[in-house]
Amino acid sequence: MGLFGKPRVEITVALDEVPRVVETGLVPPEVLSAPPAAASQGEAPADSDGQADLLYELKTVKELVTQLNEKIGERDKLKGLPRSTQAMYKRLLRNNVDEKLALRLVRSVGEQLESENTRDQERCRELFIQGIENLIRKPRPIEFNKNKPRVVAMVGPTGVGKTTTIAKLAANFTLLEKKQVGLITIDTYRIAAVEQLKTYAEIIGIPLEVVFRPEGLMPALDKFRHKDLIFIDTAGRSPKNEPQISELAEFLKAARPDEIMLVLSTNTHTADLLDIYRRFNVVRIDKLVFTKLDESNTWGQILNTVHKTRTSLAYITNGQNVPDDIEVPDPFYLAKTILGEDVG
Ligand SMILES: Nc1nc2c(ncn2[C@@H]2O[C@H](COP(=O)(O)OP(=O)(O)OP(=O)(O)O)[C@@H](O)[C@H]2O)c(=O)[nH]1
Ligand SMILES: [Mg+2]
Repeated sequence: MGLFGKPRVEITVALDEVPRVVETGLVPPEVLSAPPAAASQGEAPADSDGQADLLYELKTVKELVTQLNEKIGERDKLKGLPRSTQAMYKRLLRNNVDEKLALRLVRSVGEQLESENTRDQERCRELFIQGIENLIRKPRPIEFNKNKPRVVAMVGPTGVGKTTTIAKLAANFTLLEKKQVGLITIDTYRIAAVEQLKTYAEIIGIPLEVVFRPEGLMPALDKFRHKDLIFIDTAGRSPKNEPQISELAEFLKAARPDEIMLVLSTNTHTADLLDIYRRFNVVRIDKLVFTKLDESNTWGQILNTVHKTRTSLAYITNGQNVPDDIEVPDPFYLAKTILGEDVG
C-alpha cells in the first residue's frame, strides 16, 4: 500500500523562455540552443553564466532586504531613546557586546536620564560606564585558607595561556606577597609541557610535582601541606573531546581544588566562549581568567561571557611577560574600553 515505503518527491525544473541576459551574449551558444525540455527530468540544467548571474543578483537582493529589515528593526528598538544613548549602542555593538545586552543597557540608561530629566552627554557616559561595571561583577582573585593550602586548578582549551598564567601568579605570590607556593602538573602528554613549568619553577625557586594518574594527586598535595598556595596545571583540552574532558574531571575529583579557573582567550567569539564554558562546566567552574587582551581588538566578549555564565573574573592577562602581564581586572577600566574609549 506504500504505507512503509519511502516518500518520494519529484522536482521538475524547466525554463519557459531563455532569460534576457542570454541575449547579451553572457551565455555560451550551446545553452542557448538547448531545448527547455532537456532540463525537465529532475536534473538542474547545465549551469550557465547567465543563470549564475541571475542567482547571484537574487541573493544580493535577498541580503539587501534582510539588511534593510534589520535596520528598520534596530530603528524601532531605539525609537524614542535619547540620541546620545543611540550613539553608545552603536559603540557597544562595534566592540562585540551582545545585541540584547547592549539594548538592555541603552534602555536602562535612557530611563535613568529621563528620570533625572537630563540629556547631558557626560552624565550619559557615566551611566553607561556604571551599567557595564555592574554587569562585569566584582572581580574575585585567589583567596587564602586559614590553616591549609589554597588549591587552585587551571583548565581550558589548548594554548590559551594556562601554564603562563600559573607562572605569572606563582611568581607574584612568591616574590611580592611572600607566600609559600607549590606547583603540580598533570599535563604529562607532552615532554615540553613539563619542561615549560619546570623551568618556571626553577627560576622562581619553588617545587614542582609531576602527577601521572589521579591516585598520584593526594600524595603530591600532601607533600605541599605546609604551603599557602598550590597550583594545578592541566593539559589543554579540546572542548569537543568528551573523553578528554571526562579524564580531566577524574583528576580534579581526586584533587578537590578550592577553586577551578577556566582560562579563556579574549581572541575568541562569544558563541565559542559560551560553548567552551558549557563543555568544561562538567568540572565545576568557579572563576574565569581572560588571556591575550593585548591581542584582541574588542573586549565585549568578556562582558558577554561573564554576564551569560554568571561567573566572576579572577584575572586578566595582557602579554607574554612573566610575571608582569597579569592583573586583577579593574571594572572601571574594562567598562571604558568596552565602551570604545581610548584609554591608552
Ligand atoms: N600575547 C599574549 N600571549 C600570551 C598571553 N598569555 C599567554 N600567552 C602566550 O600563549 C602561548 C601559549 O601559552 P601557554 O601558557 O603555553 O598556554 P597553555 O594554555 O598552557 O597551552 P597548553 O598547555 O598547550 O594547552 C605562549 O606563547 C604564551 O606566551 C597573553 O596574555 N598575551
Ligand atoms: Mg600548558
